[in-house]
Amino acid sequence: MSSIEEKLKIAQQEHLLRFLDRLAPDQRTRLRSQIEEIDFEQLRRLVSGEDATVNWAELAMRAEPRRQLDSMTHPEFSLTDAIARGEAALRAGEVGMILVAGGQGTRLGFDSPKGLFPIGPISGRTLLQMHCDRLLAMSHRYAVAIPMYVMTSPATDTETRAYFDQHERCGLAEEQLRVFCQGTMPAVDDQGRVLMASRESLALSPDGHGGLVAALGKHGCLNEARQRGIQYFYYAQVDNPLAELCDPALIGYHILANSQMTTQVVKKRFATEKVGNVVSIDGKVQIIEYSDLPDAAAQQTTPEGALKLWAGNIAVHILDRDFLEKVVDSAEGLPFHRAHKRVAFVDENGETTDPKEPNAIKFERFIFDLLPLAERAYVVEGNAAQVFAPVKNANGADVDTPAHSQRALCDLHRRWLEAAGATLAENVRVEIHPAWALDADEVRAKLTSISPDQLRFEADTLLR
Ligand code: UD2
Repeated sequence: MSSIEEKLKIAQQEHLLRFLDRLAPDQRTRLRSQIEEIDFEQLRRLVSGEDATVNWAELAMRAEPRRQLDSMTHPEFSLTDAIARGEAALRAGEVGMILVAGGQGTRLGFDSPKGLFPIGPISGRTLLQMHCDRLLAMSHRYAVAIPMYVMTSPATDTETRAYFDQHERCGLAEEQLRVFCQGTMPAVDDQGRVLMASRESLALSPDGHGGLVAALGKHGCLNEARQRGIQYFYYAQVDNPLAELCDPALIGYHILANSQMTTQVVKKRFATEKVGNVVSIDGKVQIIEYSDLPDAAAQQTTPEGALKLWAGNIAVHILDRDFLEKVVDSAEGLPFHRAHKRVAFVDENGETTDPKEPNAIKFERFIFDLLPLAERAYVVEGNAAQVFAPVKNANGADVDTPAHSQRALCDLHRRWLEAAGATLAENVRVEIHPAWALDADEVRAKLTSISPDQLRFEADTLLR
């Protein structure tokens, strides 16, 4: 242990070996490897603030809002052209899907990884199953097996893999699914001392979805994608069952705009909504996370009284594979964001404390901090009612609960059916499985072959 002791002494983190005498050999080995993974010099700079290169409050006051556009209309390119270009890329097998599923879902109060949460309003399908069902239907439509790269974290990896094993990869072919695990960062107390989760392990937490870049490189996913002919990654979060995975229009806009990173936004519902704010700073597209945005900046309005920073990040992006390959080595340069959180820890007596108030600083990188690194970035507006209903909070909260999300999904499917001539009794919920229809046009096509008496829905129905 001598080299480790030396390292810890220099870093003033010797307390991490406090219980060493009482550990079994395998516990010592585990603790040793956790300590070896830590870049204590980087941690020192983060804690001291030397690495706090981004002054978000200052940036926020300089931030210019994005141009306000009508949903999905972009003066530069027509929607029809965008769809055609996106469909061509899908058919050619140039699109891969990245789903980030490393978060712990603490706010939801669900003990398993969020992807295992049963969200299907009638089917009870899990979030992961819903995303895989959509990907399978898209693969079928474009006659190509779209690969799915699922990023887990140490907190979600084992259970997510077991779930895929037990459910035959949710229908995906073996070579279509790749699960890989992101890295971690230690949580520190207010003095910058690394917290211990137990006598033999450190309090480590996922390094944020910005850890994706390094993890894709480390696990060989970028090389593998290149060999498959993937040019574009469609990126979404596991917690949004409305995310339109591999939407051809968004892919098409990205390609037509010759963009390296494209992001989809929706109009924020209220000033302090918990979404990132998509803005322009010095001519570059950038996202200021809600937690980094001072209230005064969030509340700014235009002379007409509308929100100035109106464009909300829904964490749906398109990333060029080339661009990711270029930044993979400089991913170390993505800034860290600090979050003050509650973290359970063992104290000097070896007793576990579960604090009621935030006691620790966690460090996370965000994928969207790649935007200002892109030479060309593009923003496309989506319709929130169609693309965004995240599951964040437990039922009972004001926003973003499973009940809100299910409601949004059923309302969307109701609109598709009604537009195609069906009638639904009040309060009846209909859930449409992507294998039955992927969008309003497919619903219309389906209903033309159905007899008029079947066009009336009197009870909750799953169409599949
Ligand atoms: C995220 C976005 C926010 C907005 C909102 C929309 C960030 C930092 N903020 O806020 O701008 O778009 O979502 O729903 O992205 N994850 C990982 N590894 C990690 C951390 C998170 O895979 O280390 C995944 C997690 O599983 C989830 C997603 O990233 O799918 C978002 O994480 P979150 O729920 O902590 O982010 P939130 O809601 O604060």
